[in-house]
Amino acid sequence: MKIGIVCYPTYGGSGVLATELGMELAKRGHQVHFITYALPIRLDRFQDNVYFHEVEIPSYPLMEHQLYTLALAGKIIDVVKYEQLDILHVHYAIPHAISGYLAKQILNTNGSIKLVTTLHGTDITLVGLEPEFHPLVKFSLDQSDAVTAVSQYLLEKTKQNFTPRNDIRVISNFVDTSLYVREPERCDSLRRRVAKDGEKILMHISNFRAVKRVQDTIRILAEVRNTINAKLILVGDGPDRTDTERLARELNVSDAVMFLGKQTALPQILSAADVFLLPSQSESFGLSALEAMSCSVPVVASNVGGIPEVVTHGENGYIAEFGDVTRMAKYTAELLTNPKKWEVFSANARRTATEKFDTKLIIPQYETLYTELVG
Ligand code: GMT
Repeated sequence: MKIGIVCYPTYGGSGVLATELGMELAKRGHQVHFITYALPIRLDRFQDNVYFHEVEIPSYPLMEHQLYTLALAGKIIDVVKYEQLDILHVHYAIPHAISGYLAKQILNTNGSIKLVTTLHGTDITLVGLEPEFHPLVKFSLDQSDAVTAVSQYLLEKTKQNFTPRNDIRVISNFVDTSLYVREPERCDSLRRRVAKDGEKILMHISNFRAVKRVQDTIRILAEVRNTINAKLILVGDGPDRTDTERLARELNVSDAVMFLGKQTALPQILSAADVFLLPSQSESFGLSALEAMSCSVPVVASNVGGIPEVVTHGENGYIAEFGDVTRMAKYTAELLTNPKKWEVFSANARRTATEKFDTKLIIPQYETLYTELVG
């Protein structure tokens, strides 16, 4: 099949998932065309069957705000027409589903191009609820040929907030467990540098947006250090980074925190972690937690959104009420001071990834959906 993928190319779960999906589909022989305004961050290696079409956003003195939605629709028209796409798969409803709908209407191909929209989270739970966007999201859900959500939680939220006309299919996020695998020797130097004296390593990866509550990871570290000597590695960057650095200084733990910034070699970095922290305020799934679990890292997270679909309390990690850093610190210290428990949780984390969320299980669900649509 010829599949167009529209996503945000930035350091965020929806773009990461869309890129990994495209690369997996390409491996399976589909021709995949990424249509984005910059090279997606995970599209960092050459692969057969993968093409990149850059959306250029024109500017003109009259237009104070960039016309991304329209420029994207124009580029989609071009790629669908000349590459003869069968499927246009847009990730994150705003504004991608609207651009896709517009392109489809203008192309007027009698339904020969099928529009699939995948909902990822804040497009439904936060941004999509803005009064300006709500009717647009509702309309685009009803006009898509198929809609998928990345968790059961997100499906329920979508029904509750948008009463969509058509069924929505849950297709979970996934991880390539052959790539995301714990190989301690891959991260020896990082471990030696950060935890010279055998300290334990906590880790968090995100785009440092407010919903991620990155500052809670600093608070957790400060409390954990009352019990055990631990360090914290923070991967990623975003609006909350400066406040997080400031809090680390205020709590006198800045020497125990390492900010690595944006990175792509995540399997190597995750291999150095003992516990992954995800204290988010809102999370439709928690792809970063799944990638950590695939690297055999138990997760301590907040009890929000789709996280309980991934992290099972007391089995492959712990979940606590959102904002309860004391409890999260207690759980983290418990895992770090009890090697037998850590081993069991670590093995369970890996098993959850391989048995429930491996690419081999999830990608065929997208292929089935496409086949149903194309016929
Ligand atoms: O919030 C982010 O980190 C990015 C956001 C996005 O839409 O780009 O991520 C969402 O999609 C991911 C992939 O499906 C999910 O794993 C995240 O849970 C979800 N984030 C939120 O719901 C806040």
